[in-house]
Amino acid sequence: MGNGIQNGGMNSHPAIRRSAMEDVRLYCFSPGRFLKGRDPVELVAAQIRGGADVIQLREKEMSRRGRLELGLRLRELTRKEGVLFIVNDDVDLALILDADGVHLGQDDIPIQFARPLMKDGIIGVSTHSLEQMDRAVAAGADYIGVGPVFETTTKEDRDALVGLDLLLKVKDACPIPYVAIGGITEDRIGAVVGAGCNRAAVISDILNAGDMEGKCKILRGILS
Ligand code: TZP
Ligand code: MG
Repeated sequence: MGNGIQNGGMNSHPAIRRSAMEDVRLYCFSPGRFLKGRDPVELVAAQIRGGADVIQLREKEMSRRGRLELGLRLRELTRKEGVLFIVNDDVDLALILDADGVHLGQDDIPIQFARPLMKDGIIGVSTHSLEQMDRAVAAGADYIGVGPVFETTTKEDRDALVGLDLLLKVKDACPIPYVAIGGITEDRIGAVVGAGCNRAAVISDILNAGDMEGKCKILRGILS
């Protein structure tokens, strides 16, 4: 799988960076609390075999040292496999790991401060309304996350559900790639595609699956 950004890393041209996100369909994650005694790198490798286009390092309960150590292993794997590697929350860790980008929530460092450090790296922003979408776009985000679309227990401090309604509005208003997130499962992903969105971020439905590779293949097939 090639997305045009791997060799250029942070220094790629912005247009290449953005087009890499255009091609994204299935956005996946490091296991976090779904690890359950398994090897985190193998769990990510299974998602990549299933067609994950992005792996986000998202480890809310890990020490920063632990995140760095896992991040180094995931950077190596994603680079070898030609999959985008994004770090959640931490600009400094994204830089240390030479990640392809960073993902920022509404309470993280604002994009204006992250951009000079990230240079041409990908910056994604979580959004929960059209106003937040507009602000992220104006600040130079490369993609936005939109959610939570459905009920989820994965994110403890989740924002109010935005439903398919916001996805439909974003479809008409968003000039950059957007990724649906929150409670997306094999049963619900058809509704996301039906609302015009063919990029989805999925955590629990994949990491709880007995056959993660097969689950990813099914989800990605519906998004394509
Ligand atoms: N942001 C909004 S909902 C969510 C995040 C990180 C969690 C999504 O996890 P799941 O298990 O796919 O609902
Ligand atoms: Mg965050």
